[in-house]
Amino acid sequence: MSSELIGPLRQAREHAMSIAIRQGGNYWRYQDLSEAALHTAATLLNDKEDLYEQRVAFMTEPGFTYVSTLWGIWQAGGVAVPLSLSSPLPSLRYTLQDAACSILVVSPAFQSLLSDLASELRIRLISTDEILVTLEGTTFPKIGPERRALMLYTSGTTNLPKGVVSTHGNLTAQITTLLEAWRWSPNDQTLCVLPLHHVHGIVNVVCCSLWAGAVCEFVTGFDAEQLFDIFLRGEITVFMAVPTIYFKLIACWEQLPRTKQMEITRALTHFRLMVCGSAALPVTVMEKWKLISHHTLLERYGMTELGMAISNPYEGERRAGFVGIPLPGVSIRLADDKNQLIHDEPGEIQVKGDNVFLEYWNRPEATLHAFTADGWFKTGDVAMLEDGYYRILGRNSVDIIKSGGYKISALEIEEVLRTHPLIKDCAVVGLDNDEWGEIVAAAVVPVHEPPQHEEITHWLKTQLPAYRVPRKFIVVSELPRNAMGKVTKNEVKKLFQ
Ligand code: MLC
Ligand code: AMP
Repeated sequence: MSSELIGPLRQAREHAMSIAIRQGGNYWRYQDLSEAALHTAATLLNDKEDLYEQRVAFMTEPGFTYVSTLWGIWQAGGVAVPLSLSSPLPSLRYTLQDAACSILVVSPAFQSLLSDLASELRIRLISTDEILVTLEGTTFPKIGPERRALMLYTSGTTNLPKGVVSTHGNLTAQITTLLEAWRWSPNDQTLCVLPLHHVHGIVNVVCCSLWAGAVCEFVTGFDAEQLFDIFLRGEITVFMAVPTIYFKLIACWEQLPRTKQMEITRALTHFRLMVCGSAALPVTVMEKWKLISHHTLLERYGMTELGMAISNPYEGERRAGFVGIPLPGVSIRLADDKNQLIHDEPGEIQVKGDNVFLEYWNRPEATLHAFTADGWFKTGDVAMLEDGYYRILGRNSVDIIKSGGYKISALEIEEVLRTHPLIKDCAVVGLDNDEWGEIVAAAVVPVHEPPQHEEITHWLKTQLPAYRVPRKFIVVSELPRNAMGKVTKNEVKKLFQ
């Protein structure tokens, strides 16, 4: 059976008796995790030889069950589709239908939320409570690197999120490049505070730490004081987060009594590595965090379609305002809108490498459009190369907003807003914000009576994840448009000043 194991399970055998996961005062060894994953795989297989890339959605709390489910799906030959814990039913329905999931694994806490939907969509529902206790007679399929492994939903310049499909080979490349670049080791202990339906939490924190044989501790939800209490225990050595989290940690630290501040600073000084990414790290946040932690944050650049692509060095200069140099095995170039190479000027970041995703699920046109004829992935991010380091300058599209590290499509929110009976038209934009990077704002044209902000917010939360709900509303009689009749988003932004 050993030769048939997927990469993470093969790695786990090297550290069988080491602690893999800590969560809520409990811990599990790599052996426990591997056994649970194999039992999950056997339950999913249900006497079949291979799931042959059936999509298996799952919704569990972050921690042991999340990882054993993810590995179990992979070992059974399925494609894992992690669901967002903060999504309302319409978003979950969209994901389950778009991915054409045939199996849904839920922990008991989410069973009542999803059981009706699963039966309506004729999806086999498995509770993590019902995982088989015996492996007798089970053989596991051999899963090659070309097989589809993971589907993450990402918002883009279309109105509906797309499923980004990565193969086992892509994931292995994404993980191993970070192990090398950031010197992961079995002595590391990390803390996962990030949501587990995005690449930052899944690949950079969970998959990397567990591939390395390190300890991954989980908490549910973000609470700055709770994080500092965990850091004060003195075990965590590696921490990764989005800029908003560092902003919130700084704000919390500044409120604490001097003695507690000093204790925290002492604990943070012992960390091996602190990384920031998913959105631009403001230089002020980097500098303040250095005063508090005595660490220069390592900023890197990545994307759901790529994992990580560019990173400041582990050793050497970590330059504020820059994302660094290409990671090992990742090729980067800058190009103009005709895909011609650009030097000494801003250009679109284009990427090649084993880390680059396979396809947008069921959207061959979008996949084709995302690559140049010679196979470079077009990120839509604009950068400049200065003295060997890349600096991100912005994005090609005003319709993509980054808030709290989440990518949000303005078009998706507009589409939903226009279905409200009191709204005739609308335009959604991102406004610069120190804490969130950008916040989502909506200008709405009412049918007659202006809608109440609270009512719209309340209604939107039943349709979209809370982080996509606009924080600012303005009612206007008409939207600013150019001579072609197209809404001018930069003018819409000015309406909020
Ligand atoms: C929440 N709030 C917001 C908001 N999100 N306000 C403005 N803008 C937003 N985006 C408000 C809520 O309404 C609430 O207010 C209050 O903030 C707390 O809400 P919450 O949901 O409890 O927020 P919190 O838990 O504090 O979340 C903050 C966060 C979270 C930073 C921890 O946003 C987060 O986990 N972000 C990480 C996303 C991520 O992993 N992205 C990586 C994508 S992969 P009230 O009034 O209701 O109390 C990628 C590739 C790469 O990008 O390179 O990594
Ligand atoms: P996502 O699609 O959610 O994976 O988000 C990927 C996007 O996040 C990239 O295309 C960038 O726009 C942005 N991003 C990630 N890291 C950084 C960074 N360090 N600086 C600026 N933008 C970043």
